[in-house]
Amino acid sequence: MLLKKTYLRQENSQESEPDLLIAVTREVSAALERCELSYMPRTSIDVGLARRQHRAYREALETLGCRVVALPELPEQADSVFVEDTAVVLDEVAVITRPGAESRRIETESMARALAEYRELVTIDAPGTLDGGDVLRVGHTLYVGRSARSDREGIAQLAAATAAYGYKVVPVETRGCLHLKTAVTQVAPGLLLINPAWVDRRAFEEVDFLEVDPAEPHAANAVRLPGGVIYPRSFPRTRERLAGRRVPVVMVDMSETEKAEGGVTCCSLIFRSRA
Ligand code: CIR
Repeated sequence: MLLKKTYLRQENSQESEPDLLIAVTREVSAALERCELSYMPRTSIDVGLARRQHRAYREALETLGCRVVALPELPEQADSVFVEDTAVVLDEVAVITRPGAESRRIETESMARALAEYRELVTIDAPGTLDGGDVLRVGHTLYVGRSARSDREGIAQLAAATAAYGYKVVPVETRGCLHLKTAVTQVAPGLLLINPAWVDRRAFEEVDFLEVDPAEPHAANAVRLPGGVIYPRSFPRTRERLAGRRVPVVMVDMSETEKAEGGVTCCSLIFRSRA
């Protein structure tokens, strides 16, 4: 599959100028082995390999047209490579979250400083909790996982912060997985990749579904960009299913961050800017 290294025009854009996509990432922490784990056993993590894989991931983002912002390592913050959980960045506003894991709340301070350059900021405040990994945007609908990390109050605050911009927030029950986007992500216009064991497809309106291979329960997490998806090498059977639906794929090896219960979406915050 040939993928041009170019800044691609967004779907439905009415503007004459092409949109530039920014992907904010953060270097893998030296403390990654001390990460939070909810559903996976702790196994040894090779931080050097994780950093090499993360570099290849950043290159994949560039290949698919993003300008990558690589924030410096936070050596004490084990999970800080998983930037997705710290914010929900929309065209109009960035919502700085209050992560459900207490150990991760401090990560939002430096992310707020980084995002202030691009967006007006609003915050999820105590006692609400919200992880960006629970927020799946499909057009102007924000599906939000009701998980161990995102509670009713956090979801209500997200709805209040985004209603004025025309977003509808739809809470979705999850079971057996960390975040909503562990169970479902968008891989093409109107097409969701889903593990139906972890989320009920009836929660989603007017979309088509592609199910993960049952032998690959973690395979529903993909990063969607205009030219295709960034997808983990760990899930070859589901990758075949994507090929069957003609979804262009750039493969990445994320074995080390996978051991920390992170998927590919977790490692970036992607949003539009102007060239
Ligand atoms: C955590 O438990 O918070 C991290 N070890 C993994 C976070 C993964 N983030 C994501 O799915 N958005």
